Amino acid sequence: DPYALEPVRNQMLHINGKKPFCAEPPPPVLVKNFITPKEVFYVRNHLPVPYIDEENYELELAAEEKTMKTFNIEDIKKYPQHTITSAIMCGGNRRSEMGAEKPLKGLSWNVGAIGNASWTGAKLSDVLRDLGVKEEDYSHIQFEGMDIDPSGVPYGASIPISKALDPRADVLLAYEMNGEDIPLDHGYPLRVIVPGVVGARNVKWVNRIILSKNESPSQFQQNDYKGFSPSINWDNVDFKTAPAIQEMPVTSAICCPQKDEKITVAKDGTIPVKGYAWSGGGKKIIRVDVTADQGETWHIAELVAQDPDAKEGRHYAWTLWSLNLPVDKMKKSIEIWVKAVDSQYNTQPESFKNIWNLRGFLCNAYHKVKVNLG
Ligand code: MTE
Ligand code: MO
Repeated sequence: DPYALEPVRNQMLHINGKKPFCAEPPPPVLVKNFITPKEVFYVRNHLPVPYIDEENYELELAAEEKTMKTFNIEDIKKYPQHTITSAIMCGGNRRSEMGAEKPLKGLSWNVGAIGNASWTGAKLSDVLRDLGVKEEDYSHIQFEGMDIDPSGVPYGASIPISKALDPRADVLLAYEMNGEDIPLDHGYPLRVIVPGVVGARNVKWVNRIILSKNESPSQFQQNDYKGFSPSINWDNVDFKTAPAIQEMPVTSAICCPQKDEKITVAKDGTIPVKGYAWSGGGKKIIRVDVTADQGETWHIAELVAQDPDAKEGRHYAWTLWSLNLPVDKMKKSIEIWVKAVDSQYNTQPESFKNIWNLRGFLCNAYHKVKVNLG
């Protein structure tokens, strides 16, 4: 069994898949902390966790087929150390809501396929600049993990070379998560962090980096993690027609209360509501709007936690928000809706119907949670 050596996981995680292991924390646990503790950070593995001996660990950097240099962890640690706070979100986060609109293929994630951590490592741009890599010579940079499928093919993904070389894009070769060695499930001993970009490109257990004219040949770059029109189905889909998802659109979710929960209305006629919001590409969350009456009246949530150190246009952490939401006490049940707005005034679509896609990615319609009032 290639899964015999898997790490021990926290009991609190809700398991969406055992082999490979895929799990997310319950929504109220998710918004307890601005920095997600490693124990409750969602896990999305596509293959068995590779078991690594740090002594023998080696990272290879190649230009197309030709090896340029190999590094051990100590070599990576010699580069200037950077720490950033960045959320990682799976392209399929909130897929269960899109799947409720119309059946689709994919793990049924609730709102927990996102976590916010601090990541420490070397900037990929520093490493590449050190080797004299020029943007004109390549188009993409590919990453391979040490996790391999039964035929020996590793997990892989790529990002544009311009992003990798841009010091302001903060792409890291990270060796620490929340100030400690990265846990086995999250990429020990080295992981690529591409802030603001879909989880799939944040390659864990990276041991090979390839400068190339081409995107990663991996199925996860070529035939997965892409978006399509709602009218594209499995009979007519052509994955070549859509670009690989990179930077993610703005999203938000209500984490407390949860669906079908019974809530006591406070004397002032409100109920407490809280959740998270996030946008890709370094865009900051500037506002979160919440309604209890299908949009007749919108209430502005308080943004209770944001990264105080984020620079303009480099806002990679999530935002936690909360408010006491005025509700109609006469009603037995209400539906709470949330939408977030980012610094480019992008906001979320109202329903899943018109953004539905066959693989259930980019599920960023308003989050709607029905609760009972008591
Ligand atoms: N890297 C490797 N090597 N193998 C993987 O299966 N999964 C990707 C990405 N990096 C994956 C990987 C996907 S799809 C996501 S959403 C994130 O890792 C999940 O990161 P996490 O498990 O640390 O939350
Ligand atoms: Mo993912």
